[in-house]
This record gives sequence, C-alpha cells and structure tokens, in this order.
Amino acid sequence: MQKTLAIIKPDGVARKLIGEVVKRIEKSGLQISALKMLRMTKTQAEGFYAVHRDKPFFNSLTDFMSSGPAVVMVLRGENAISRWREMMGATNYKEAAEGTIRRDFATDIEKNVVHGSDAPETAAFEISYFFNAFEQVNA
Ligand code: FUP
Repeated sequence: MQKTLAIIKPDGVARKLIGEVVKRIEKSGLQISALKMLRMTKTQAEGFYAVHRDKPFFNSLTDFMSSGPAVVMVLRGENAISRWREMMGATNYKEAAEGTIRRDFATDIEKNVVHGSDAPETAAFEISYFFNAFEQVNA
C-alpha cells in the first residue's frame, strides 16, 4: 500500500471540476484517505513548492496556488503515486495522453488542474504538510 498527495488546484475548483476529478479517483479504485478544502497562503505555497524555489516560474506558481481554494486529498492504494500521476497526465497538458485529467481540462502549463506527488519521499513530505495521522483513514 502506498499513499500520495493529490490537489485539485485553484483553477480546478473555480471551474467546478471537483466532482469530475473525485469521480475519476473513485472509479480508479484508489481510496480517498483524507480530503479537505483550504486556501494556501503565499508562504504556505512557497513552502509546498520549495524544490522549485530557483525556477523562473516559482513566483507565478505560488501566486496561483494561493489565489483561491484548493482541495487536498490523500490517496491510498497499490502504486498510488504512479497511478495518480498517470491519471493526471504530463505537466504540460499539450503532451498529456488522451483521457488524462490535464489533457481533458488543463488550459495552461501552470493552470493544470491537479497535482500529485512524484516519489515516496515527496509524498511523505507533502502529506504531512497538510494532514496529521488522525486525519487519515486507513481502512
Ligand atoms: P508536476 O509534478 O507534473 O506537477 O510538475 P512539476 O513538479 O515539474 O511542476 C510543478 C508545477 O509548476 C506544475 F504543475 C506547473 C508549474 N510549472 C510551470 O508553471 N511552468 C513550467 O515550466 C513547469 C512547471
């Protein structure tokens, strides 16, 4: 069993895609262990994306991620990290495979609807950034 952090980003929430994304997750067989809505502060977004601190898109990305409410979730299942990333599609929606969330709904390389952890270490960091152990259901 593996866990990953999923986010429906502010563009996805604003465009009323919460139901669509959650429907795809439920159909996939991944379990939702935790789920909440929040609005990140700029500082929280900067901490979340600290690995991208030196990238040219960091300021714009953290402005966007703190621009409105987002839905954060812990997904659980066999190979949850790669399964969720496969469902999301490539970072650049123009390169995303057919049937993926980003191919179907993203409008921009930054406003790409969803986030998913990319490795077990980042998943552990990202999950603990938003949820404590009591907030995660493991059954
Ligand atoms: P991903 O793991 O697919 O979300 O992609 P990255 O961790 O590489 O990038 C994190 C976020 O930065 C992306 F979701 C969107 C944004 N980004 C840009 O705005 N421009 C880029 O050139 C690359 C990423």
